[in-house]
Amino acid sequence: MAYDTYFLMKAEDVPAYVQEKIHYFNGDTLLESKEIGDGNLNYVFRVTEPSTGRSIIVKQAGPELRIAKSLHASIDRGRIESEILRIQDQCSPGSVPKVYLYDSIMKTIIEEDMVGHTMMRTALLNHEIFPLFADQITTFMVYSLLKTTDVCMEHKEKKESVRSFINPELCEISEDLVFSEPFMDYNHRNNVFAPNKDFVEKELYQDTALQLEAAKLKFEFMNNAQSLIHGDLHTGSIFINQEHTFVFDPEFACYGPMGYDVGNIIANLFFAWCNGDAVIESPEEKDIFCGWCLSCISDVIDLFISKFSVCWDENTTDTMAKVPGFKDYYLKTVLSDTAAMAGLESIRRMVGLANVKDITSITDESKRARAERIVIRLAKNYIMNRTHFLCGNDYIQAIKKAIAA
Ligand code: SR1
Ligand code: MG
Repeated sequence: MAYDTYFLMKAEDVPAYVQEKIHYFNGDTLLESKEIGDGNLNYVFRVTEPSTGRSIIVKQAGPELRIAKSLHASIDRGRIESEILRIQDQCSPGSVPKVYLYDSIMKTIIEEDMVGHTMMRTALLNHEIFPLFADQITTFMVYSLLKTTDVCMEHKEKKESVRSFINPELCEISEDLVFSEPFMDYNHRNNVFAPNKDFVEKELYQDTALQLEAAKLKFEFMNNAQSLIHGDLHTGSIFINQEHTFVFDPEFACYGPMGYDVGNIIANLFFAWCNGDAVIESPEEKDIFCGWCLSCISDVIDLFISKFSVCWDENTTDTMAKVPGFKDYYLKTVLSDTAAMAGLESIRRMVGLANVKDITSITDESKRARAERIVIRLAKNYIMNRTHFLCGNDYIQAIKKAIAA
């Protein structure tokens, strides 16, 4: 088949497609294929060669989003995803799966299967801990984010890159789902946990001071093309094991404030804490898991700061960026955006269209309601006092305060 016209593949179509498009398996070998996607947007097929156990991933964009037919995303979103994966691999080698092919007709990406790794959200739901994660994710974030700024890149090249990563439809989804709907449910598609309805009404829908800050942050997201961000860096976009961390699924990528990615990590680590706190029965096991979640949050911030400083000194090209004091000024804006984004991601995952399993899988109603209230209180503090979150311990203190309230 020529594959010169787009069609949405079924699992059984994919082996022949792969054999036609890339030389990865033996030409005459038997291949198996299974749809394994559980994301909100795409179809993901794993193609395996049983005789060798080798496998590959084929990700295809469908014309409608899996989560909601009312949402739209360009079917060409794979182009952006495949291009950013190549850039991230250059900035932070080995941190993302290798891309073997982007097919602009079939709207597929053929990429490395992250064998031996588990989706991080799934592993955290099993209360596994990952002592190397804070180090690995901060290396990825600092190098992929700082190296794509005007601080480090030649400015004309950076502007060309900004142009090629204009991602209007995916950005619009974030503008709506992250920055708008959680604060006023005008599209009537928020998912508010019934026991917290009054709490959400008062703490979010009636809090005009909070809404003003969310509005400022929305326009910061839309207008600050600071660096090439992943754009959806939650624990479902990470595959992990005890030795290594892979970041994947960057289809929401665009130029935006780098705190967007860092804040997403912080928020999602706290969702894992909430699950452990509500679900783990043994006090010793709870201490280990929840204690690790908190120290990981703190370490992510502190390691991000120290690596940012080193990466800045090694890679700054702009003359004015080298003026004494500018690095500290710039880093403070990143840290403020980080706290704000941790807050926005936290709120939208409690009340917005796309919830997270860490919270929705808490079956005890009162425990789930408590967890959501802690997250929302903490998130409001992050947003309203964002300039005060300057080190890991500032997060720990805020978390303790939210839990105790
Ligand atoms: C329409 S998709 C809903 C959410 O899933 C993605 O992973 C993004 O987080 C998006 O906001
Ligand atoms: Mg995704």
